Amino acid sequence: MRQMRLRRLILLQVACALGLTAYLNLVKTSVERKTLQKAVRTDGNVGFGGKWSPPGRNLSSTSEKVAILVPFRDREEHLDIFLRHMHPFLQRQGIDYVIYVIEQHGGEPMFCKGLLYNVGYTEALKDDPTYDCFILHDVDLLPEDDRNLYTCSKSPLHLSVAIDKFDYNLPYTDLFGGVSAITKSHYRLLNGYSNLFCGWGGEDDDMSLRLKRHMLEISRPEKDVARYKMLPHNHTKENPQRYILLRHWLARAMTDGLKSLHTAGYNVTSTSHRELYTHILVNISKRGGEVYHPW
Ligand code: BGN
Repeated sequence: MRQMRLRRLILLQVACALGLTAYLNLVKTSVERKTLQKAVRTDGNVGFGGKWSPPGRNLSSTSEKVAILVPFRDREEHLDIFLRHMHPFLQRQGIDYVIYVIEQHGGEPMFCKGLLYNVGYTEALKDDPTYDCFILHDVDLLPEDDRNLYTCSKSPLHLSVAIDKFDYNLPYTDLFGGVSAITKSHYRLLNGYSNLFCGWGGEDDDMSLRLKRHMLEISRPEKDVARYKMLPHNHTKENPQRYILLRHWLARAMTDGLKSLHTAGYNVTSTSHRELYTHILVNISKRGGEVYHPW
């Protein structure tokens, strides 16, 4: 009799445990599904080519039009995460935007970020000449705080002030790399980026010197707002020429950039409107290995 009661008690406990697990699983799945649905719903609003405008915006609206320029090569896994993160983020901010992914291919083994920004700027304006503001964005950086607004201001903005990789501290005050926002007219005034930096490092410092030359001070949002996560990666080929290039920044500033884009050794292979972004495929031919000398 005692044994039977004990067995019944054990059976009851097992049934309770199973029931509880099933219930918890159900709750978890439904939360996950809701989150996923929300994300998909937000993405579902994105127009072909990665365009979105806040509801109610009409042709007479005066709100700023923003082009997000993302230079890219060989980082499919980052691009996927980036797009899933950025569309909902930008929509929560009510930005009128388009995401452009400017992808490098061709014989040049190093990544020419400055040149890709210049091509992105030029092609985006061909696509829609009414852009007022350009966000220059590394594909591996994800903004953490919705208060970090993706709009332009009177002076160029450096938005990636506090990155987790640098313990959420700005490495140095002249840094302009990572994520920045600049008006169409300032970008033109500065002659864009140098086309000559291929490989990691220096192109942003060169741009920072261009800003100084035009007495454009870098503005920054508060450090607790301008926070970013950097996606992990292991391959970055440094640019060994960046030191010599930077030494002669002033001699190049007037010519090397938007003004010399037609001789920069690239051509646009295709422009296509994909589901979550406008894709600009750029062929960059292999550069000579010689060190750049202005004289
Ligand atoms: C700097 C790089 C920048 C880069 C930052 C942050 C150079 C030039 C050296 C004279 N500058 O060191 O391009 O954005 O680190 O990673 O390498």
